[in-house]
Amino acid sequence: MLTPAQADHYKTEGYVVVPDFLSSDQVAAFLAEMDSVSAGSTLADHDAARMEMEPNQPPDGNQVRRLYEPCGNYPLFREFADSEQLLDAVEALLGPDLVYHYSKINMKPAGVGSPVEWHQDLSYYPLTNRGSVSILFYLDDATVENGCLQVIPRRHRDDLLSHSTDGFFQGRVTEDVDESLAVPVPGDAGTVIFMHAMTPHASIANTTEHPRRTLILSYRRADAFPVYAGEMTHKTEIHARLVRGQFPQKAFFEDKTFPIPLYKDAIVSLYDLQERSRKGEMAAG
Ligand SMILES: O=C(O)CCC(=O)C(=O)O
Repeated sequence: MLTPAQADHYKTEGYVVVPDFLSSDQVAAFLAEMDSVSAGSTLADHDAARMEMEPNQPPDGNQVRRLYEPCGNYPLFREFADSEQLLDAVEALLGPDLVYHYSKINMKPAGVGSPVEWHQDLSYYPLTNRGSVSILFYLDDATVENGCLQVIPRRHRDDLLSHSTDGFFQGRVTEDVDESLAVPVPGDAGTVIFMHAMTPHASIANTTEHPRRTLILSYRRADAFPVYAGEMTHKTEIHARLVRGQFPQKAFFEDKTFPIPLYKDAIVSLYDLQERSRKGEMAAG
């Protein structure tokens, strides 16, 4: 459960950090499950429906970049997504009626872990309101050096930053980001960060010898309905389900207008989109 002071911090700053949210046994169980899921996977031979590999490694390299949808694919993570421990905390931020949205595990392996560029999560999946939280659980000690999360506080109530070029969605902020406002969020394994889905965030590549594995789950108020934006809306809604409270009879609309992500091409993930955006492949021409 979160304290009122922690919930207030989230509402004011757009994020709140809670050390020791996970026990060391929970962290160990998650890591063991991830090892078993990743075992035997290589860049040349892996289940592309379940995981994404780091691209810059030899064909027999075994560095996984992301495990897709752990809470949809593996019972251990599903039980956690439905646990009172977690839902009580989410309820303290979003209220009693809650929809589970999606999950992922970013592996950020030692030496090669890909960067994540500045973005706001709601740029990827516009909703009728902003009542959406992204929850990051550090499963390793996360430091500035191995690519802990960085956030820009108190930016979640403003308009969405631009994520487009030539009208096409780039999956990263395309206007200047004032990095002097960025706050690194280091934490030991077991720490959780509750981050408002409008909070700009990023993380650098991991060039250290220490991995920075992070489990990420997203929930939203049940009255935050997805704004239909084509095929990608289906993809991001596959696992959405009511996990607490009542299914609402009304959508709550918050912003008069909100940018819709228009993709030039189909993408595999945020990493794929941001890499192709850097090469200029996702703009017109
Ligand atoms: O893993 C990180 O550092 C950030 C994750 C993130 O923003 C994402 O996967 O959308």
